[in-house]
Amino acid sequence: MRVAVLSGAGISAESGVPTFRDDKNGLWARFDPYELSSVQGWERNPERVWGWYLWRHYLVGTVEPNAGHRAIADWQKDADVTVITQNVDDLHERAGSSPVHHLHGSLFEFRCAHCNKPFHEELPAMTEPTIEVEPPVCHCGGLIRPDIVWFGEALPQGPWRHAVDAMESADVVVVVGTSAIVYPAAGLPEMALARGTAVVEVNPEPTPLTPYVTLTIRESASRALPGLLERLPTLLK
Ligand code: BV8
Ligand code: ZN
Repeated sequence: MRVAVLSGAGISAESGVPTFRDDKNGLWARFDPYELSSVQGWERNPERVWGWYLWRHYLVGTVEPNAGHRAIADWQKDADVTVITQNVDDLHERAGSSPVHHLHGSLFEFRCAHCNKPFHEELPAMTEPTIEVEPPVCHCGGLIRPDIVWFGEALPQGPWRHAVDAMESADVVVVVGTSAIVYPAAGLPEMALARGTAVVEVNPEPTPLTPYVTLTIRESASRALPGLLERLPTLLK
């Protein structure tokens, strides 16, 4: 069976990574995440945006994948699984999934905002959240930014191509932990549904996708995903 997984911030929530919308406890909670993860936000205050990403980069390093990430990695033993994620953390990889296609980039990749040269130098450790931090400067004088897709920016071609191919070739698509409102990623399950492919949504809350999916499992990822692969043939009968 060919399975395509599309994951969002909800799958990492139980690992302790705040989801994109409800990161209410951080120093940056008073700022609009859409503002922080946009080109305008970066140009307006690169230090604040850099501080936020550096903190998230550090935070992900201190948490572990959960049973949801591990279940998806286990599925690879019995099925052809393609993992497409909107997340910028590396928890799928650390749980053993490979390859993982990051539609919105990664907290572990950096590049120059001016000449796009990848940046591989050591980052300053950040054990305490610091609201504003000077980003490193590239040899060309440009500021170093996270290699993450901000609102208003195009998605990377490679991961997008893999995602579309996966939607076109999967026997079943499992959409887990996403509010399904950010495009073009949110359009992927719609492509699969349009082809008559079964789409299973795993989310404790309903989303705009819910009315259209083949099956909705109103549960958290760490509870719903273990054992789901074996149950799919019966559930989708
Ligand atoms: C683009 C990186 C064009 C940053 C992110 C109006 C209409 C339609 C579209 C638009 C519009 N206005 C603007 C747009 C386009 C815009 C967009 O879609 N906006 C939305 C808000 C309407 N999209 C873009 O700008 C994209 N680019 O369109 O470019 C273009 C084309 C060519 C050339 C130039 C330009 C770029 C979008 C990517 C933005 N970057 N991430 C970062 O992370 O710092 S997106 C960001 O939000 C997240 O990374 C994530 O990917 C995305 C959605 O968040 P989710 O992952 O869904 O997380 P969320 O918190 O929302 O929800 C969590 C879910 O989990 C909830 O449903 C919850 O119930 C559930 N959950 C909670 N706990 C659990 C759980 N589920 C399971 N288990 C649990 N335990
Ligand atoms: Zn540069």
